[in-house]
Amino acid sequence: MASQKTQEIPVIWIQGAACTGCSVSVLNSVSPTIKNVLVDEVIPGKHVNLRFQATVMAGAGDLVIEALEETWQTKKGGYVLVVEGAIPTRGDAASYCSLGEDKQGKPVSFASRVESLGRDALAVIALGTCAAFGGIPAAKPNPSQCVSVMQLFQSKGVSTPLINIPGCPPHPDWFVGTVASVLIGGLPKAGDLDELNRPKAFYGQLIHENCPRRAYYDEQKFAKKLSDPGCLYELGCKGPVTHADCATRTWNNGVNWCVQCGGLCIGCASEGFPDLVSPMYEKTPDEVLPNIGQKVVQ
Ligand code: FSX
Ligand code: SF4
Ligand code: SF4
Repeated sequence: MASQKTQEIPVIWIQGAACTGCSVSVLNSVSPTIKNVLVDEVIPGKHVNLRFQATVMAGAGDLVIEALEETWQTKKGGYVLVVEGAIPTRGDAASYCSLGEDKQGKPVSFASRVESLGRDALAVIALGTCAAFGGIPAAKPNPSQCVSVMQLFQSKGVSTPLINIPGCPPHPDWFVGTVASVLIGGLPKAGDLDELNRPKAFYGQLIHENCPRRAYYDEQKFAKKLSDPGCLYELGCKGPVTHADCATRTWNNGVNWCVQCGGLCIGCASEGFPDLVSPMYEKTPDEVLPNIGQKVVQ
């Protein structure tokens, strides 16, 4: 438990256009457990003080909105904002997604929450492909004009440090590991993030670079159906264009992962998910066939 000398790090975690899969995935963190992260000192001397998280908090209504706004007003520059889900921006954006009401009882749009809370945060984590890149809610025809946190910040001139943790859903280690590294070493240094603000520690390589079926690919031995041995490329595997460490980290506490269980990588952590990796079960065009770590235009 936190002692008197513990440094409290307030965290506000808000959810927009999303399926809550990101929360559910992170709540399944095994080492450390989510209880360790939220109740104990996950890093000695530092304690995550989760001030707002709709999926796990017991409270509701005005009480929790007051807690959110009190944290925003009293901890400016000192709290971490976690955004889950894309951000509808069409018309009166509050019609598509809102979070609480203002003093006059008017719904506050999720977009304005992300902008105002994001502007005053120490750092922002865009959790999941929807928050990081728009994801499924921003897929064509995108009727609510969903954008990512990065796009909203660019359009509103918000320059708060932003870390993208894509994945639909993201692996719990990608989130917990990023939070732990910020608690230990502070905000990411130059070179820690790639050009899309993803931690290189988790997204530095393609799935295809470390896939246990890679030898089949190199020998051009392709599976004809999902349950076959062989490389799944001709069935539509997006491992050659997706940066993430699923092949070595594996999922569900090391039980399995997409390609190992006979499925294929649908590119859920990719910046182009889902439009640019569709059709998911059709072969990716040859012009994006990579060598290790790079794309080769033929
Ligand atoms: Fe998106 Fe999160 Fe995919 Fe779902 O809430 S990244 S739809 S798994 O979970 O935002
Ligand atoms: Fe593995 Fe997919 Fe690459 Fe084949 S195409 S080696 S299944 S990541
Ligand atoms: Fe997503 Fe591909 Fe990783 Fe599966 S292997 S979780 S589809 S990035």
